[in-house]
Amino acid sequence: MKLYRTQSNVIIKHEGLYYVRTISDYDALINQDDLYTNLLKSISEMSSVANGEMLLTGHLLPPMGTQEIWAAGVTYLKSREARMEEAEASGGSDFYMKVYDAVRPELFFKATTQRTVGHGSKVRIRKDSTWNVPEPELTLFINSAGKIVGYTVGNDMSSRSIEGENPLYLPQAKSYDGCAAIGPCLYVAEQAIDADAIITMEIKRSSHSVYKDSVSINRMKRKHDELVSFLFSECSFPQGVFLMTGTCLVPPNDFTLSAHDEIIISIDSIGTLINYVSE
Ligand code: DO4
Ligand code: MG
Repeated sequence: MKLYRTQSNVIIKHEGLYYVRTISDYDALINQDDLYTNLLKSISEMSSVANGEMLLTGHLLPPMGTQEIWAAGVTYLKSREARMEEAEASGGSDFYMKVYDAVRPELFFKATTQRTVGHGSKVRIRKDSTWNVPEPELTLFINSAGKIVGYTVGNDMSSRSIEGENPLYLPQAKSYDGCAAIGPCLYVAEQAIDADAIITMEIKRSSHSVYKDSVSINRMKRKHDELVSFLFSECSFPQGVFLMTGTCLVPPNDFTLSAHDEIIISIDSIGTLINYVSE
Protein backbone atom coordinates (compact mmCIF):
# COMPACT_ATOMS: atom_id res chain seq x y z
CA MET A 1 0.00 0.00 0.00
CA LYS A 2 1.29 3.47 -0.88
CA LEU A 3 0.45 6.86 0.65
CA TYR A 4 0.98 9.94 -1.50
CA ARG A 5 0.68 13.44 -0.07
CA THR A 6 -0.78 16.39 -1.97
CA GLN A 7 -1.53 19.89 -0.60
CA SER A 8 -4.92 18.90 0.77
CA ASN A 9 -5.21 15.13 0.60
CA VAL A 10 -3.61 11.79 1.16
CA ILE A 11 -4.07 9.44 -1.76
CA ILE A 12 -3.85 5.78 -0.84
CA LYS A 13 -3.05 3.30 -3.59
CA HIS A 14 -3.81 -0.32 -2.84
CA GLU A 15 -4.09 -3.23 -5.28
CA GLY A 16 -4.39 -0.85 -8.24
CA LEU A 17 -7.21 1.22 -6.68
CA TYR A 18 -6.97 4.79 -5.37
CA TYR A 19 -8.66 6.21 -2.26
CA VAL A 20 -8.66 9.88 -1.27
CA ARG A 21 -8.64 11.04 2.36
CA THR A 22 -8.68 14.61 3.59
CA ILE A 23 -6.21 14.68 6.41
CA SER A 24 -6.12 17.18 9.21
CA ASP A 25 -3.32 15.49 11.14
CA TYR A 26 -0.85 13.64 8.91
CA ASP A 27 1.58 13.13 11.83
CA ALA A 28 -1.06 11.17 13.71
CA LEU A 29 -2.09 9.26 10.59
CA ILE A 30 1.36 7.76 10.01
CA ASN A 31 2.50 7.49 13.62
CA GLN A 32 0.59 4.29 14.37
CA ASP A 33 1.74 0.89 15.56
CA ASP A 34 -0.63 -1.00 13.27
CA LEU A 35 -0.39 1.40 10.37
CA TYR A 36 -0.92 -1.21 7.66
CA THR A 37 -3.93 -2.84 9.34
CA ASN A 38 -5.54 0.47 10.23
CA LEU A 39 -5.13 1.86 6.71
CA LEU A 40 -6.57 -1.33 5.27
CA LYS A 41 -9.58 -1.00 7.58
CA SER A 42 -10.08 2.65 6.69
CA ILE A 43 -10.05 2.05 2.92
CA SER A 44 -12.46 -0.87 3.28
CA GLU A 45 -15.00 1.73 4.42
CA MET A 46 -14.28 4.07 1.46
CA SER A 47 -15.09 4.05 -2.25
CA SER A 48 -12.19 4.14 -4.66
CA VAL A 49 -11.90 7.03 -7.11
CA ALA A 50 -11.74 6.70 -10.89
CA ASN A 51 -8.56 7.89 -12.67
CA GLY A 52 -6.72 8.14 -9.35
CA GLU A 53 -3.34 8.23 -11.09
CA MET A 54 -4.30 11.66 -12.48
CA LEU A 55 -4.11 12.98 -8.91
CA LEU A 56 -0.44 12.06 -8.77
CA THR A 57 0.82 14.04 -11.73
CA GLY A 58 3.19 16.94 -11.06
CA HIS A 59 4.63 17.83 -7.67
CA LEU A 60 3.91 15.82 -4.56
CA LEU A 61 4.65 16.82 -0.99
CA PRO A 62 7.25 14.73 0.79
CA PRO A 63 5.36 11.94 2.60
CA MET A 64 6.19 13.47 6.00
CA GLY A 65 4.52 15.73 8.53
CA THR A 66 6.61 17.51 11.15
CA GLN A 67 9.07 14.63 11.59
CA GLU A 68 12.84 15.09 11.48
CA ILE A 69 15.00 13.25 8.97
CA TRP A 70 18.12 11.57 10.32
CA ALA A 71 20.71 9.68 8.29
CA ALA A 72 23.13 6.82 8.75
CA GLY A 73 26.54 6.96 7.07
CA VAL A 74 29.26 4.59 5.88
CA THR A 75 26.89 1.64 5.99
CA TYR A 76 28.16 0.27 2.66
CA LEU A 77 31.76 -0.52 1.69
CA LYS A 78 31.45 1.73 -1.37
CA SER A 79 30.65 4.76 0.80
CA ARG A 80 33.59 3.99 3.07
CA GLU A 81 35.99 3.77 0.11
CA ALA A 82 34.73 6.96 -1.57
CA ARG A 83 34.97 8.93 1.66
CA MET A 84 38.42 7.64 2.52
CA GLU A 85 39.56 8.89 -0.90
CA GLU A 86 37.94 12.31 -0.57
CA ALA A 87 39.34 12.82 2.97
CA GLU A 88 42.86 11.62 2.15
CA ALA A 89 44.38 15.10 1.78
CA SER A 90 42.86 16.31 5.06
CA GLY A 91 44.12 13.22 6.91
CA GLY A 92 40.54 12.28 7.85
CA SER A 93 40.41 8.87 6.09
CA ASP A 94 40.89 6.77 9.23
CA PHE A 95 37.66 7.96 10.77
CA TYR A 96 35.63 6.43 7.93
CA MET A 97 37.53 3.15 8.19
CA LYS A 98 36.95 3.00 11.94
CA VAL A 99 33.27 3.86 11.85
CA TYR A 100 32.56 1.18 9.25
CA ASP A 101 33.83 -1.49 11.67
CA ALA A 102 32.73 0.08 14.95
CA VAL A 103 29.78 -1.18 17.00
CA ARG A 104 28.29 2.33 17.10
CA PRO A 105 27.08 3.43 13.64
CA GLU A 106 27.44 6.92 12.24
CA LEU A 107 24.08 8.70 12.68
CA PHE A 108 23.56 12.38 11.95
CA PHE A 109 20.74 14.88 11.85
CA LYS A 110 19.86 15.55 8.21
CA ALA A 111 16.83 17.80 7.74
CA THR A 112 13.60 19.30 8.96
CA THR A 113 10.43 19.36 6.86
CA GLN A 114 11.29 22.90 5.84
CA ARG A 115 14.57 21.77 4.23
CA THR A 116 13.02 18.77 2.48
CA VAL A 117 11.30 18.55 -0.90
CA GLY A 118 9.08 15.93 -2.47
CA HIS A 119 8.79 14.27 -5.88
CA GLY A 120 9.04 16.67 -8.84
CA SER A 121 10.61 19.53 -6.85
CA LYS A 122 14.05 21.12 -6.85
CA VAL A 123 16.92 20.11 -4.60
CA ARG A 124 19.85 22.49 -4.06
CA ILE A 125 23.61 22.42 -4.16
CA ARG A 126 25.48 24.82 -1.90
CA LYS A 127 26.97 27.92 -3.50
CA ASP A 128 30.18 27.49 -1.46
CA SER A 129 30.68 23.90 -2.63
CA THR A 130 32.54 22.72 -5.74
CA TRP A 131 31.83 18.96 -5.66
CA ASN A 132 28.25 17.82 -5.20
CA VAL A 133 26.44 14.52 -5.48
CA PRO A 134 23.06 13.01 -4.75
CA GLU A 135 23.03 9.98 -2.45
CA PRO A 136 20.20 7.52 -3.16
CA GLU A 137 19.10 5.90 0.10
CA LEU A 138 16.41 3.57 1.33
CA THR A 139 14.64 5.63 3.98
CA LEU A 140 12.79 4.11 6.92
CA PHE A 141 9.82 5.62 8.67
CA ILE A 142 9.94 4.63 12.33
CA ASN A 143 7.01 5.42 14.60
CA SER A 144 7.32 6.95 18.08
CA ALA A 145 7.43 3.46 19.62
CA GLY A 146 10.55 2.63 17.58
CA LYS A 147 8.84 0.31 15.07
CA ILE A 148 9.60 0.51 11.34
CA VAL A 149 6.16 1.00 9.77
CA GLY A 150 7.01 2.39 6.33
CA TYR A 151 9.65 3.06 3.69
CA THR A 152 10.37 5.76 1.17
CA VAL A 153 13.05 6.74 -1.34
CA GLY A 154 15.53 9.33 -0.08
CA ASN A 155 18.15 11.61 -1.60
CA ASP A 156 20.84 12.73 0.86
CA MET A 157 22.28 15.64 -1.16
CA SER A 158 25.93 16.03 -0.18
CA SER A 159 28.88 18.34 -0.68
CA ARG A 160 31.96 16.16 -1.14
CA SER A 161 34.32 19.17 -1.25
CA ILE A 162 33.20 20.45 2.16
CA GLU A 163 33.13 17.04 3.85
CA GLY A 164 36.46 16.15 2.18
CA GLU A 165 38.11 19.32 3.45
CA ASN A 166 37.48 18.27 7.04
CA PRO A 167 35.11 15.56 8.38
CA LEU A 168 34.10 18.03 11.13
CA TYR A 169 32.35 20.03 8.41
CA LEU A 170 29.86 17.17 7.93
CA PRO A 171 26.83 19.16 9.19
CA GLN A 172 27.53 21.86 6.58
CA ALA A 173 28.12 19.29 3.84
CA LYS A 174 24.80 17.64 4.64
CA SER A 175 22.29 20.16 6.05
CA TYR A 176 21.20 23.28 4.20
CA ASP A 177 18.08 24.50 2.41
CA GLY A 178 16.88 21.95 -0.16
CA CYS A 179 19.37 19.30 1.02
CA ALA A 180 16.93 16.40 1.19
CA ALA A 181 14.27 14.83 -0.97
CA ILE A 182 11.96 11.99 -0.02
CA GLY A 183 9.09 10.38 -1.89
CA PRO A 184 7.18 9.79 -4.04
CA CYS A 185 5.14 7.93 -1.40
CA LEU A 186 5.26 6.20 1.95
CA TYR A 187 5.24 2.47 1.25
CA VAL A 188 3.45 0.59 4.02
CA ALA A 189 3.35 -3.20 3.97
CA GLU A 190 2.60 -6.10 6.28
CA GLN A 191 6.14 -7.39 5.84
CA ALA A 192 9.53 -5.69 5.92
CA ILE A 193 10.79 -4.57 2.50
CA ASP A 194 12.45 -7.35 0.46
CA ALA A 195 16.05 -7.69 1.65
CA ASP A 196 17.18 -7.98 -2.00
CA ALA A 197 15.37 -4.83 -3.20
CA ILE A 198 17.33 -2.92 -5.83
CA ILE A 199 18.13 0.80 -5.73
CA THR A 200 18.81 2.47 -9.07
CA MET A 201 20.01 6.01 -9.65
CA GLU A 202 20.21 7.80 -12.97
CA ILE A 203 21.34 11.39 -13.53
CA LYS A 204 20.36 13.15 -16.74
CA ARG A 205 21.84 16.35 -18.11
CA SER A 206 19.97 18.03 -20.99
CA SER A 207 17.94 14.77 -21.27
CA HIS A 208 21.10 12.63 -21.73
CA SER A 209 22.07 10.04 -19.17
CA VAL A 210 25.40 10.97 -17.53
CA TYR A 211 25.34 8.38 -14.73
CA LYS A 212 23.37 5.20 -14.08
CA ASP A 213 23.98 2.36 -11.64
CA SER A 214 22.08 -0.08 -9.41
CA VAL A 215 22.75 -2.02 -6.26
CA SER A 216 20.87 -4.29 -3.88
CA ILE A 217 20.18 -3.11 -0.34
CA ASN A 218 21.43 -6.53 0.80
CA ARG A 219 24.97 -5.08 0.48
CA MET A 220 24.41 -2.94 3.57
CA LYS A 221 26.67 -3.88 6.48
CA ARG A 222 24.21 -2.97 9.24
CA LYS A 223 20.71 -4.22 10.04
CA HIS A 224 17.82 -1.74 9.98
CA ASP A 225 16.92 -2.65 13.58
CA GLU A 226 20.49 -1.99 14.69
CA LEU A 227 20.35 1.58 13.27
CA VAL A 228 16.93 2.16 14.85
CA SER A 229 18.07 0.93 18.23
CA PHE A 230 21.05 3.35 18.28
CA LEU A 231 18.90 6.22 17.04
CA PHE A 232 16.28 5.69 19.74
CA SER A 233 18.74 4.96 22.54
CA GLU A 234 18.90 8.58 23.79
CA CYS A 235 16.41 10.39 21.53
CA SER A 236 12.63 10.32 21.55
CA PHE A 237 10.57 11.15 18.48
CA PRO A 238 6.99 11.95 19.53
CA GLN A 239 5.74 11.92 15.91
CA GLY A 240 8.13 9.25 14.61
CA VAL A 241 11.22 9.89 12.48
CA PHE A 242 12.60 9.24 9.00
CA LEU A 243 16.01 7.59 8.75
CA MET A 244 18.08 7.50 5.54
CA THR A 245 20.13 4.31 5.65
CA GLY A 246 23.26 5.32 3.71
CA THR A 247 24.43 5.21 0.13
CA CYS A 248 26.13 2.58 -1.97
CA LEU A 249 25.99 4.43 -5.28
CA VAL A 250 28.70 7.01 -5.73
CA PRO A 251 29.30 8.66 -9.13
CA PRO A 252 32.94 8.74 -10.32
CA ASN A 253 35.21 11.30 -8.63
CA ASP A 254 35.23 13.60 -11.67
CA PHE A 255 31.44 13.96 -11.52
CA THR A 256 29.70 16.89 -9.91
CA LEU A 257 26.06 17.93 -10.21
CA SER A 258 25.08 20.95 -12.32
CA ALA A 259 22.02 23.19 -12.26
CA HIS A 260 19.02 21.58 -14.02
CA ASP A 261 20.33 18.01 -13.72
CA GLU A 262 17.53 15.48 -13.31
CA ILE A 263 18.04 12.93 -10.51
CA ILE A 264 15.98 9.76 -10.83
CA ILE A 265 16.07 7.30 -7.94
CA SER A 266 14.03 4.09 -7.87
CA ILE A 267 13.67 1.41 -5.21
CA ASP A 268 11.79 -1.86 -5.83
CA SER A 269 8.31 -1.93 -4.24
CA ILE A 270 8.41 1.80 -3.38
CA GLY A 271 8.65 3.70 -6.66
CA THR A 272 10.62 6.48 -8.32
CA LEU A 273 11.63 9.83 -6.86
CA ILE A 274 12.56 12.49 -9.44
CA ASN A 275 14.13 15.84 -8.54
CA TYR A 276 15.88 18.63 -10.42
CA VAL A 277 18.89 20.62 -9.32
CA SER A 278 17.96 24.25 -8.85
CA GLU A 279 19.94 27.20 -10.36
O1 DO4 B 1 30.28 10.02 6.68
C1 DO4 B 1 29.63 10.81 6.11
C2 DO4 B 1 28.30 10.64 5.52
C3 DO4 B 1 28.06 9.28 4.99
C4 DO4 B 1 26.80 9.13 4.21
O2 DO4 B 1 26.00 10.03 4.07
C5 DO4 B 1 26.52 7.85 3.55
O3 DO4 B 1 27.31 6.90 3.67
O4 DO4 B 1 25.48 7.75 2.91
MG1 MG C 1 24.30 9.53 2.77
